[in-house]
Amino acid sequence: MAPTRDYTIGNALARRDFLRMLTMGVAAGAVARGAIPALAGTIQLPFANGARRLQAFAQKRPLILLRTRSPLLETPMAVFNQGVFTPNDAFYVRWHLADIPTAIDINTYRLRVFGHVNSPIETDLRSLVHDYPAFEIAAVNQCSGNSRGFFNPRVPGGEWGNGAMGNALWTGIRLKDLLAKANPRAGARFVRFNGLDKGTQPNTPDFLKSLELDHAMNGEVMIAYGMNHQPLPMLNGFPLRAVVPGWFATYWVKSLSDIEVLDHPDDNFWMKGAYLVPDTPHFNMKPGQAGVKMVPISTMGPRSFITNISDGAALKKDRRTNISGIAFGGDTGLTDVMFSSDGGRTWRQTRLDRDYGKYSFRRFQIQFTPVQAGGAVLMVKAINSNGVEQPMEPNWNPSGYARNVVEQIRVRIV
Ligand SMILES: Nc1nc2c(c(=O)[nH]1)N[C@H]1C(S)=C(S)[C@@H](COP(=O)(O)O)O[C@H]1N2
Ligand SMILES: [Mo]
Repeated sequence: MAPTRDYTIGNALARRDFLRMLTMGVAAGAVARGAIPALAGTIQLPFANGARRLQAFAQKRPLILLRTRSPLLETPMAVFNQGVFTPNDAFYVRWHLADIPTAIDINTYRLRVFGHVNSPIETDLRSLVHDYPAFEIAAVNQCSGNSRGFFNPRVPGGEWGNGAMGNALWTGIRLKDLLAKANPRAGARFVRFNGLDKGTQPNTPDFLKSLELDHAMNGEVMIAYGMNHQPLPMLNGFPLRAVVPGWFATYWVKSLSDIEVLDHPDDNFWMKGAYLVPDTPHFNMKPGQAGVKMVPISTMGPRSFITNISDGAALKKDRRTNISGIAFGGDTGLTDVMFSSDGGRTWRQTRLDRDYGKYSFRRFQIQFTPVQAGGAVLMVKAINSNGVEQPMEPNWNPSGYARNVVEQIRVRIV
């Protein structure tokens, strides 16, 4: 097994190191311009029409290709077995609009904060890194549509396996500190993020996402310039992105250009017409069901995955096997990961490895000695500190969002 990748928390790189690396980002951005994807083999995701090519893009190792323009790239599950943090060059990629930034000149790059504020801000990268205290948090970034390919009946959208997620150590500044400086006017209610990407048609709605002001000011929502102690890869939002711990990645707007404070709810297409889920337990409804209230997607639920054994593997009878994987609690910390080798009838508690904070992946381990030859179904179930556990039945909704059913791995005992 490859060595575990680790990044120390609480030992933030000096800000001048980041400034040096961000300045080099001019060159990094240039590499991404016009990158020609190179073919690098194929992979089969475990559902119908799941054959995918692996392709390398700029600053990325070969990843599972769902779409070239704009790129949808999925992280192979094997990466999650190699450590608790997802390496930047293996981190999944998702963009909506066709015209994405491929190079940034950090000498002319500016972030603006404007709208319902007393003191609008326009800052370059150097001042942003210098003028505000650095903040660091480990957090899972997961696409709302992660695992959509498993929905039954199938639904339209990017047909992801389970790899539209990743865990990183994010470094940057608290959004709260930036907003405090802009000094929201009385009546300010929402904060809206905009990035540098655009549609290719004039009528394509710009990708804009909003949070309530209180949420934006909670001291965890941040503007990140670092990912695992490196500048963000171009495809993951260089030079700055929003990080919204515990919330689905649709709010984690990349390549931020401006932040607008609103005195009214945001009714732009990406808030009102997309990323809606049924307002029901587990965001669950029946196909074709009418009259279901839909609300903007928000927080994540718990999930867990065995990563060192794949479906269909053979395990030796009477031989002790170590089972390990990753889990996360969603919008709060993980309390337990339970393991079952009898299809979910009985459960045993796994041992949790080092805790990097409540929004991070956490690794788990358990010893398992199969005693009977034949087929077995292995399952893991995460339980978070709100007492929420993964459901045994998969949820369904028309956009294929927020799957977090207990996963099953079928093994042969020989
Ligand atoms: N500017 C911009 N930011 C964006 C998006 C986008 O299309 N444009 N997509 C969002 C969605 S839906 C997801 S899942 C995450 C993906 O983050 P990643 O590409 O860094 O993995 O970016 C979010 N931020
Ligand atoms: Mo997403």
